[in-house]
Amino acid sequence: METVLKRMVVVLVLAVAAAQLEAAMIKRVAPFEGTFFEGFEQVTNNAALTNLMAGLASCAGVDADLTVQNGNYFNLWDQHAFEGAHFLGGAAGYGTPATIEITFAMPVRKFGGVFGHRVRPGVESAGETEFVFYDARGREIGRDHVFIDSLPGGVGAYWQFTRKVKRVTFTYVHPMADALTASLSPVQLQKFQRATRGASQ
Ligand SMILES: [Ca+2]
Repeated sequence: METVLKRMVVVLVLAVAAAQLEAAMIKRVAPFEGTFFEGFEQVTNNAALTNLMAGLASCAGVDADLTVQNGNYFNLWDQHAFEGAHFLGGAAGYGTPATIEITFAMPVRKFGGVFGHRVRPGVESAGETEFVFYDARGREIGRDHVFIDSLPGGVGAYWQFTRKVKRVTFTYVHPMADALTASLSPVQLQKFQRATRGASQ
């Protein structure tokens, strides 16, 4: 009986340690300007967002349609861009949460940007956008929630990772994003620059 109890304690201690480890892998940090930036101002193919951040990032919708919008004109989100004129929007139908997925060619150590969602005068749209972070092996390394209210405009959110992040998803009803930024480790940056130089020759 005592042995069983001891084993249970060991399992519990390990579980707590694992949870603490996971909690430590992502950390919210102050706004920063990373090596890579995407403001969606120069997107050449609105239908395939595969060459963002100078080739470091691509965006896709998970059961959602993505589009780059000119916020100076009427748009579904009733929003202006948070930077420049254009922003990224996701749609999955009325009242249905849409997931935007960003995949990096090389895992990043920092990521952030300005995030928002569709707003309409007199309509309560406040809520938490959920971010999920995955490592290079596709394992979830953490989640975060960013509260965004019903007023036009976005909320900046920035993270640093102790295990590098290959993929990020964020989910809300009609989410939007702009001014995304990311940084690689110095070693990864060299690798990326070598790879992109090779590709352009
Ligand atoms: Ca922009």
